[in-house]
Amino acid sequence: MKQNIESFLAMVTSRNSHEPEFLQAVEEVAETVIPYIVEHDIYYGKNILLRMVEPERLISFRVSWVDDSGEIQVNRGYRIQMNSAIGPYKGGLRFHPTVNASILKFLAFEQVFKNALTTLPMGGGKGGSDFDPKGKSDNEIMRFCHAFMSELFRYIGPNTDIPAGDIGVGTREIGFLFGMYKKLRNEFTGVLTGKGMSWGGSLIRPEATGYGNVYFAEKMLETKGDSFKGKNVVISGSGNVAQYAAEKVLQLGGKVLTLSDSGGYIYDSEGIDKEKLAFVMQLKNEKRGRISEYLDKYPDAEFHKGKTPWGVKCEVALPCATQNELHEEDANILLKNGCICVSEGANMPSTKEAIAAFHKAKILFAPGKASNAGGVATSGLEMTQNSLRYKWTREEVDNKLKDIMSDIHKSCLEYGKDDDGYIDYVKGANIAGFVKVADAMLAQGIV
Ligand code: NDP
Ligand code: 8G0
Repeated sequence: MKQNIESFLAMVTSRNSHEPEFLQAVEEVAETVIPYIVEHDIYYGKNILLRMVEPERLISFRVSWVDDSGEIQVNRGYRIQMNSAIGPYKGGLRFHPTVNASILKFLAFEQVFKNALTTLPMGGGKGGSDFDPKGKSDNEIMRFCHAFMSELFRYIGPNTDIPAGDIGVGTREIGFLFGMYKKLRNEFTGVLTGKGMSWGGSLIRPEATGYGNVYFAEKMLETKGDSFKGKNVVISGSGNVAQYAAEKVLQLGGKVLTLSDSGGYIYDSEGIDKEKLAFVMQLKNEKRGRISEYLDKYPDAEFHKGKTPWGVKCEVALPCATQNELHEEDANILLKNGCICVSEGANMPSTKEAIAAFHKAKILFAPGKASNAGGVATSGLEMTQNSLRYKWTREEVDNKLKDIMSDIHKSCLEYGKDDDGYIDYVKGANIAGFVKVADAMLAQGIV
């Protein structure tokens, strides 16, 4: 078995040696899925995983645009179409200076398994650009988004590939991208998700990832006869996912102690309540400010410059910022402080070593591909509503989201139980996602 995993990873490494994040994501899947393949004849000897790690298509393109001072800028745009066995490619667009092929391939690979877990018919993809939206004017953002879409439009469509937002891409950017797609194609279709409410968006989509993560964590706590009530909760990030995770934690009776951004974290020992969260939402979404400005309004809180919040004592931790933001040392501090549950809102926020520490301590740990799947699931529900030319109520979408998170939790229980009864949600999510995609690939032959 060990040899099987090692020879597979050696082959993938030799082909992708300069892509550490992609290799990290593949390794995690290979370690749990290969033992399953070896025990199941229908999957064995068919190189299914080797096919899954090769993108069906990888598109890279030039994005030229003119900034406010009249200077011509050049960025790199990407779309990775990873796997379309169970549906059209689906996944977000990230605009961040750290974007490169490795980051997007890891995200696209994770997306394939995650989308399969949602039970909806969506394949996996991801895209974006190394464009940095920070400090840009609305007009610059518009010109960049229009330039980006003036190339991307050739490769996407409501039955082919349906992008959405991600880090650095919110409703404003989706609006500009949608506008250019509509102009070039002369059709109003559900080609992007995360749209505004008056032009095809779904209620609950903005909330879905954060809410879904907390619904999933609540399901995990329930397996121990526990809940969010009275729990101290540490959250990283202060963007879309973190904001709505915080909102749902408050609704379920937990206390939110921290939020962060790339400048550092704030710690409010009194708890970030509903009113304080409304201030953060306005600060981040409308003023596009920094989390440190929380102290201008609430001076009793602390700001820890350049630090992540994992040293703050809590029972539940929700990493909701970015990949590899929670390291082994952080995991050990969380465990020492009595943390019993970690549910990933971001994609791959915990390093391999951090996950190993959580597993060793046998605490509840959910990988993002299970716990943050509510975002893409609700994008799937947005696509359904667009096709039906219909709009569901908040309650209808929220109930569907809850059911989907509960089904994902059940899939993890089905495939993730260890001999001693411990639920390994990483193993559960990887195998459940794999089985669905692999069955479709086998049915469709060598394509
Ligand atoms: P946003 O752009 O809304 O917010 C991102 C947050 O993370 C900001 O607070 C940002 O701080 C912080 N952040 C980003 N990069 C870094 C970094 N390198 N170091 C420290 N902090 C950083 O993005 P989202 O909330 O949408 O996404 C957060 C995570 O959740 C990502 O991993 C994303 O892939 C994942 N996700 C998102 C979904 C969605 O529906 N939006 C669905 C599923 C997963 P700053 O402003 O300083 O950059
Ligand atoms: O809606 C989406 O397709 C989407 C957007 C942002 C992130 C993700 C994800 O699952 O990582 C999905």
